[in-house]
Amino acid sequence: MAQNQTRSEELFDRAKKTIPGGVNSPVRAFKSVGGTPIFMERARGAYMYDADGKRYIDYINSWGPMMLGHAYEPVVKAIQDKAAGSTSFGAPTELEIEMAELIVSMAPNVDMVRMVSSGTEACMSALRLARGYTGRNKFIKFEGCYHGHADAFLVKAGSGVATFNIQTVPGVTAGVSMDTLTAPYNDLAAVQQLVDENKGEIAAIIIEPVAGNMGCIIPEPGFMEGLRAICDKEGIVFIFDEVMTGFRLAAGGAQERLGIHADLVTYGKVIGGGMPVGAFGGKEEIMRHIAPLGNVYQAGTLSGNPIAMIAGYTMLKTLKDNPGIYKELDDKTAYLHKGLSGALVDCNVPHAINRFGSMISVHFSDKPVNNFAAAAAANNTLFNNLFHAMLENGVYLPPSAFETWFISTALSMKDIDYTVEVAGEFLATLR
Ligand code: KE4
Repeated sequence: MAQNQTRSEELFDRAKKTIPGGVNSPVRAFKSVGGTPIFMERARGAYMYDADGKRYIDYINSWGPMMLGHAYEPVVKAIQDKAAGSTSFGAPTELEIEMAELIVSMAPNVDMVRMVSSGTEACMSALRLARGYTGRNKFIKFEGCYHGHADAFLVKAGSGVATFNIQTVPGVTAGVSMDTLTAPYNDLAAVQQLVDENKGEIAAIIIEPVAGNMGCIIPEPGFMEGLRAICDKEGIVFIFDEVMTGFRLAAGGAQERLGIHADLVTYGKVIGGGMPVGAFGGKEEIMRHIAPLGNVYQAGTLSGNPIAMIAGYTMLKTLKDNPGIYKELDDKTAYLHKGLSGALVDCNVPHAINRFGSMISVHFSDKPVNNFAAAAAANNTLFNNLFHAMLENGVYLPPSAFETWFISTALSMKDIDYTVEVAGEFLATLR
């Protein structure tokens, strides 16, 4: 450890020797905000503690899963108890049936569900299923939406791809990306044009129903309804990527909050309670094409493993049995919104705060931020400066302007007041 290096700095130097970029997922590297990523040692409730023992109020919550705060006791205990009976069988278990029945009971329009181990797997499997079901190759995604790192989705993607401004991802072949069509979020005319230009060739439209990977971007009135109508008219499979919104916005996710039904839905994050879990589900008429029932092959050694299932089941059952959690999350997010908005107005800083349920993001823009181009045109350097001002004062925001802040029920009003106070102190320096 060099003179006056923090433990995180020392660990980052060491990590870079054996892990590409020192991290196992690029967004954690602080590459866009600059500085050294903070190495965490433990977390409980609303707080994470780094390798130097410093406490942070957490607005990442593992990028969504920790809705009830870190080390939520019932999930931890369920994992401990289950692990004693083996951590994986590679054979079917009753718990997988209970998990599937619970998801089907909570998610609208989902008759059947297949468990996988990540959101990426869920989205790539859903796309393959839509292609196999329709016999068509092309699909439409939206600029700035992120559906995991499967080749087909790494075209104008959000999250880390946007953060690092990677225009074309090496290794994604032209043969793959030629079937990926893209349109701006909230631009129905652009979608209609793609459909007209590719008549009968489009298998699916996949969307984050409330986008979270370019900051939080909210569908404008009529946009989702328009997409649903296009899919109905053209026989296109409408896929809601609810890896972020599922079971977070409501028990029934964005389908419930927006009142729009999807043909296939993908899940991740919350449904694993912090363990690696993803899932995709939908109408039986489509799902029955998945192997071994049908011929659309999809598989996974650790899909439905008992530890991930018991963690996810405990999490989802808690959410299902305590609907007040959603009001609490929404109220706390609204309180944060009000406080931040007040500080930004007091300091006369042009801004747009996008909030939907417990998803929120702050954009330093004097225009509405309703798609990726608008999010990219904001003063994201200023966001980076805000990020570090907050971090220095023990508030951990997502290290990118192209991410959503995640709220947990473990956040106290005092934590939120402190967050607003620290933001206000930074913004006052801009006067
Ligand atoms: P994973 O493969 O990372 O579990 O899920 C991919 C994915 C799919 N769909 C949506 C809407 C998502 O938000 C994600 C993953 N989200 C990012 C955060 N914006 C994961 C963080 C990371 O890449 O480390």
